[in-house]
Amino acid sequence: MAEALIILPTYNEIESLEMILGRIRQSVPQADVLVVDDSSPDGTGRLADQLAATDPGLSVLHRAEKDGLGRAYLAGFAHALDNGYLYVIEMDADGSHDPSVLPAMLSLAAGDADLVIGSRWVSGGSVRNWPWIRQVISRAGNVYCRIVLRSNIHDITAGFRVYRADALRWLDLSAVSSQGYCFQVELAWRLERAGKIVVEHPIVFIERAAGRSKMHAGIVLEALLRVTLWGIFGLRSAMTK
Ligand SMILES: Nc1nc2c(ncn2[C@@H]2O[C@H](COP(=O)(O)OP(=O)(O)OP(=O)(O)O)[C@@H](O)[C@H]2O)c(=O)[nH]1
Ligand SMILES: [Mg+2]
Repeated sequence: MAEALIILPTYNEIESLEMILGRIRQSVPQADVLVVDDSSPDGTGRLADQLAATDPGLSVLHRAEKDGLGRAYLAGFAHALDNGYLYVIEMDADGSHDPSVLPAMLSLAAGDADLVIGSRWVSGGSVRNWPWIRQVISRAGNVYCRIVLRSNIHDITAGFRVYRADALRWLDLSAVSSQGYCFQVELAWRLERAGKIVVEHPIVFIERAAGRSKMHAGIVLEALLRVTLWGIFGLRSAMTK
């Protein structure tokens, strides 16, 4: 069995799915892939089923309705932990995350890292074709998190990650309530606070070429509110661990 499971959450990514799966197969042919689709109206889930029929390393989890990135990942994590994978990878399905860096990220996780973050905001990292407003939101959000949460992570909202499965097992995933980007912040911060090893590996993030962003003001507001509250009151589950 494969050691690593790549979780690809999808909502209306029919134009990108085959391309990203092809690139994954080129870069990390040994990894299994799980598409977690929230009944995409554009038929992404059906396409994923068709592709899975001829690819034993690909499986598909269908969820009834669009329920947020965080919950899609939690469902994928449960599958990864139930099936004994050693490494669990988070990655967008829209082509923004280039799987060719995964071998380097996996070898960091095979060393002593509990979480490896593909980071835009460390030396060597960058973003391509992103509108200035997205860059400002991402940079400002990360600076805010560093200050309010007293974190040393430069790209705590990033969605390209390798977790060591044991680190996820250690987290109390049933206590995670965040839905948008904040989900990424919550998991990384809980591990960092607990003294787990969080490493950042530089990546070039490329704006999606097809399909539409699911980012909206509510996701930014959720993050702002939760991070501020965590900064003031602490995250109870992080403190009790
Ligand atoms: N299953 C599931 N996937 C989702 C949901 N929301 C977003 N996604 C997927 O999560 C990944 C990231 O979402 P994006 O819309 O690309 O968000 P983003 O990368 O912050 O925004 P852009 O940079 O504008 O693309 C993509 O693969 C989406 O299809 C959801 O509610 N459920
Ligand atoms: Mg995207």
